[in-house]
Amino acid sequence: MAPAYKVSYFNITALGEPIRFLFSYGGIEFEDIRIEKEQWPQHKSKMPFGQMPVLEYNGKVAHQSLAICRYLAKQVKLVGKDDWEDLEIDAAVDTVNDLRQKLGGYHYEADEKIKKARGEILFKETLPYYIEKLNAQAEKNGGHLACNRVSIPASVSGMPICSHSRQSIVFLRSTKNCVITL
Ligand SMILES: N[C@@H](CCC(=O)N[C@@H](CS)C(=O)NCC(=O)O)C(=O)O
Repeated sequence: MAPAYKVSYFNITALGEPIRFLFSYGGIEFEDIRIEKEQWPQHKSKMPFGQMPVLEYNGKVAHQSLAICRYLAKQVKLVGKDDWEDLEIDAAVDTVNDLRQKLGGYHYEADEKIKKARGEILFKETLPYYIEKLNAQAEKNGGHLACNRVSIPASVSGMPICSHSRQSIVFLRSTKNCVITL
C-alpha cells in the first residue's frame, strides 16, 4: 500500500529535510516526492501558496515547513511536556530559523558586491554571536537546544543551515544533535 503521507519538495535539503528527518525519526513511511527545478513551473500553481515543501495526507494539503515540522513533532512525540516546554522548543526552532534566513540572505545573493558586504557581517559578527549563544544554550540543556532532550530543534537545525554554504565547518561544541556546516 502507498504511504499515507506525501512530501513534495525540491531535490535539495533546505526546508524539506527537517520534515524528512522527522518522518525517519518516527519510522513513518512517506512518499518523498522530489521535483526538479526544470519541472517546477508545471507544479507551482498547484501548491497552496505557490511554494514547497507541501505535505499531503488523506486528501488534505498543508504548507509551511515549520508548521509541518510542529505537526510531525506531535506525531512522533518530540514535543514539550507542558506549554512552557513547548515555548522553549518553539523559541529554539525559531532562533535556528532566524540564523538560517541570515545565511540564506548571503548564500542566495546574486550581486557579488552585496554578497561580499553581507559576508563580512555574517562571518565576523552574526555567526560568532549565534554560535556562542547556541553553544551556551546547549551547555545548559545537556547538549540539546531545549528541554535537555531531543526535540524538533535537532531536526530543524541540521540540514537547512548546512545547505546554505559549505565554506568551512563550525561545530556547536556542546550539542549532541547539531553540527552546522558552513
Ligand atoms: N515559509 C515557507 C517558505 C517556502 C519557500 O520559500 N519555498 C521555496 C523553496 S525553499 C520555494 O518553493 N521556492 C519556489 C518558488 O517560490 O517559486 C516555508 O517555510 O515552507
